[in-house]
Amino acid sequence: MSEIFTNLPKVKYEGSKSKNPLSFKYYDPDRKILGKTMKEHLPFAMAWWHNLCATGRDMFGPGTADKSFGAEPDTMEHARAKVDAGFEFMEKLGIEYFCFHDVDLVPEADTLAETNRRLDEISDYILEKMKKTGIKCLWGTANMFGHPRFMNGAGSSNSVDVFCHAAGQIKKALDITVKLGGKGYVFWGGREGYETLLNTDMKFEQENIAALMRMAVDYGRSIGFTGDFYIEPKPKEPMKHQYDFDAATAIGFVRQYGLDKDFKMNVEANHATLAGHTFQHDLRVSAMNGMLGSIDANQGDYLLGWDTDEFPFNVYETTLCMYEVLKAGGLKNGGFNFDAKSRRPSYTYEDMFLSFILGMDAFALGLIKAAEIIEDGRIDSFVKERYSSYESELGQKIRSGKATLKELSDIAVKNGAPALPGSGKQEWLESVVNSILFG
Ligand code: XLS
Ligand code: NI
Ligand code: NI
Repeated sequence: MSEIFTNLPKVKYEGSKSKNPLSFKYYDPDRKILGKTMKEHLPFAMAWWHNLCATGRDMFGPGTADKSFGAEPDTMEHARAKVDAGFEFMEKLGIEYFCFHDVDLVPEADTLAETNRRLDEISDYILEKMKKTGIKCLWGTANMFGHPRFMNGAGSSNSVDVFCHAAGQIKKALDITVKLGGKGYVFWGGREGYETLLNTDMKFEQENIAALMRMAVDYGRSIGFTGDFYIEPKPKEPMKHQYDFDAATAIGFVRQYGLDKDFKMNVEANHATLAGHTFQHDLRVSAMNGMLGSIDANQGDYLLGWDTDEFPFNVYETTLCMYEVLKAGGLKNGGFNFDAKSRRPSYTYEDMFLSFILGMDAFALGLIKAAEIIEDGRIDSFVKERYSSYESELGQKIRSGKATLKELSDIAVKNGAPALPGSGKQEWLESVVNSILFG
């Protein structure tokens, strides 16, 4: 097998002053931050679909990037070429993990049986490469949104035959994920939603999605899958309204259907912002519920209302993300999957490298700055102080659930009007963050 990304070297850390575009400015894998190496804090993953499959095609025109890697597209030869390209790419960037959909790996055949056979074949090849390179699988998933059969969703489809086919795809995607030692399995419900309630039984559909997830958990555990199942929330696109709207909704859903022992959230930055939240918000909601599983690392565009899946460059956001991750004690089975694509005019092999360098550096810098915010301590101690009135006897009684409404009413009547609750000092806190970010 010959080199694919010729003239593109192994990317090394050179420091922030380096002008070499093909070097890391901040991502220094062995540098220690708060007792762990950057590499340990930031298990980066390559998304097979964007990096090895997507050509930049959009609604208005064809792709601009050639991802044939020297093979005839949509053949098994092409599938193998993508494996070769992917592993060379990950090795050169020092990326330790990858994520995949079933149909990213092989062209889908007319029958499930043949697609499954192709998946067996390609996963043997991937396994060989994994053994040679030490690169691992972060998570797998089944694409249950692309093919026309899924026009009304998979678990939520009105067709029992489509539901059954989805079950078949999930079973195989789980088999392959386990075969490759994947640490997670994702459900992104791209078409699990609706366009109009005039034709939709929402309760029926949600019960069916839960049943499909339950079957996936039972099967996964029966074949030795010990990792996490994830829901990846997203409010819309492609459907007008998607059931896994945001982390809070998805967490409510897994609890309602008794799936909360097995499921965590895979939080994607651009999905959180589409839901009208910050990235940090959905991370916090997941973390405070013990469900911060993994991260799809990308960024949206403030001027556009869709999932632009950009490589992240906004260090303010990556800093607040890493602040949440550090406070949550890190990601256990999860990682930072670049579910991101280079812009359509960035169509060269070199752009693939530059895109990952941008994203990895943005998270590395976010990590460095988040650690500084924590070590600085001003923000954490302000928040602690802000709630300090609850350290009183009265506060403790309320917090421990022992207070009654009548008793509090009596105290309130006796005390008279309370003092104002104290300044929130938002502007000062924001200036603290800026001074840490920019020195
Ligand atoms: C699309 C999603 C998708 C999932 C995996 O918006 O982000 O790529 O991560 O199915
Ligand atoms: Ni995603
Ligand atoms: Ni997305």
